[in-house]
Amino acid sequence: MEGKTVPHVRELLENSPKNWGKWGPNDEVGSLNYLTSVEILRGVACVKQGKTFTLQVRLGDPDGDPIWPGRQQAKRINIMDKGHYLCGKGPHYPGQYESADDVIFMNLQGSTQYDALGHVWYDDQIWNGYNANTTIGGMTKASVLPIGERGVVGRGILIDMARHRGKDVLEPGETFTHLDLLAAAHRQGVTIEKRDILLIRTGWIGSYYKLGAEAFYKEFKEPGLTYSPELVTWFQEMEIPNLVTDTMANEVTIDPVSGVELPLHNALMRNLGIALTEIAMLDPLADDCAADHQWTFLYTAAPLKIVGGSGAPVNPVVIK
Ligand code: UVW
Repeated sequence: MEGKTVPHVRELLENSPKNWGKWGPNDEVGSLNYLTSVEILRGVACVKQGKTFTLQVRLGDPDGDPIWPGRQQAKRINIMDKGHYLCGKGPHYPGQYESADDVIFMNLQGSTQYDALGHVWYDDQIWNGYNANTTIGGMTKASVLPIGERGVVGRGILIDMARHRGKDVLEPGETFTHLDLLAAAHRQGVTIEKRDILLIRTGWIGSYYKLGAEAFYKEFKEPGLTYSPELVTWFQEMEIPNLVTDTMANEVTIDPVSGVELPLHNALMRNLGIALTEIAMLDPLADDCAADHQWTFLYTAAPLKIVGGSGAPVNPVVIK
């Protein structure tokens, strides 16, 4: 890449497809519209064993949470607990019960989370063509609120790229394409179907907990999907409503061909309206799927209904 000029993302995505207008001029949830009652029942049909998995990482761990460099760690603070009562500062209620209360200050992208469709943009237009000025001071268009209000339910499928490549975790900056997803699915004995909620495991977030923060951030180049026009077309033709991964950005940090950072955020989210769910913990689910060979399930999630939010924490629940 050295010496090469990095193009504007507009040039890279010049002929990239868009779903703008497909669900009307007021749409704010994009490809989640694909999740009709038929798709929900397709997901329900995958419930065979009564096993559940939650996909959120722990939030507010005093040892630190996995978070994109530059973003702030969550800070949870008790504002009321037994200590207040011991100092004579606890409130007294009729009946004499006592209580604990706390507050949290956090980056809304600082845990397992849904991005609002308007979270990234170029050329002053966000999802569906809304003006990027609508993001100023709090998003009034395509914020995370409509996703929280709608909820996300459908058939989920897990593709374990790390396992497919015989690794615990993909290397920093390691890439894969939709063709690799298809090869991994084939090896797992499953078929990615149209309108599946696509979960991809790289082992990356799990490695944060295994390595510790210092080693994890030493070479911070996330592995992930890499941009190509064919990949974007595949996502569009497959009508993928939601991409969920165990990385912080759902794609390789820098596209090794163009040098553009995170081009799929714009190609998939801004242009196609695909919801992105990041920082998911997929290791226990993957181990279970490898053991029982059931890689499909009912996926359910709803981010917090943050008014004007560019993202919101979520704890998806998977049922097999
Ligand atoms: C990054 O941009 C790194 O991730 P997010 O989609 O959470 O903003």
